[in-house]
Amino acid sequence: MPVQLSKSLAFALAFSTIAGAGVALAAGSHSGGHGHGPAIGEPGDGAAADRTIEVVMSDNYFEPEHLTIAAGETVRFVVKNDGEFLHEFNLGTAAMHATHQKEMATMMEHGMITPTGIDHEKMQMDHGGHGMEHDDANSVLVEPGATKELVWRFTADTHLEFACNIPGHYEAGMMGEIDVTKPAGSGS
Ligand SMILES: [Cu+2]
Repeated sequence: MPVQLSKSLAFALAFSTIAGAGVALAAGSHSGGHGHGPAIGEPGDGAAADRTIEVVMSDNYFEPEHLTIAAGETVRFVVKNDGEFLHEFNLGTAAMHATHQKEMATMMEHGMITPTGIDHEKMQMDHGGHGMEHDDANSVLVEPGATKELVWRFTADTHLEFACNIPGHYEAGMMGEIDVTKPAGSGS
């Protein structure tokens, strides 16, 4: 059993590294060489937020399920978990979510997360060793009854998804669409 676990961990890590490089390359060509980083955007400054969007997570769906945001906007997401299970709010492309679902499955196997919560001790134990802690800037893990914030600046017009990548949730329909439109007043 330990052998199987470490194999799957190695696989998840290798896969995420490869996928990460792919995302960076794809983003570079999509944004026309502006060099502003991934097309999904970047962490934003809460004080500079253009607006606040409240997202409620239930078992297993988001409300609302569709957002339209202009490129250049900084959005403060206030994410509330109204369900009885642990949920994630993660901004990215469908491919990024597919990759992250494998990482979350590994975290669940290791007991770092459970269906209803986070094992903070186990999360801490892996800290620094394998980069498996859940600290991606584009996502928050929200325990039942809790509310967390995520501030994000959208940089390029593209189609993104917000998703919960806890094993089984995305498949159950726990995802939504984000249309990032051309910047307001861009004239094109
Ligand atoms: Cu979920």
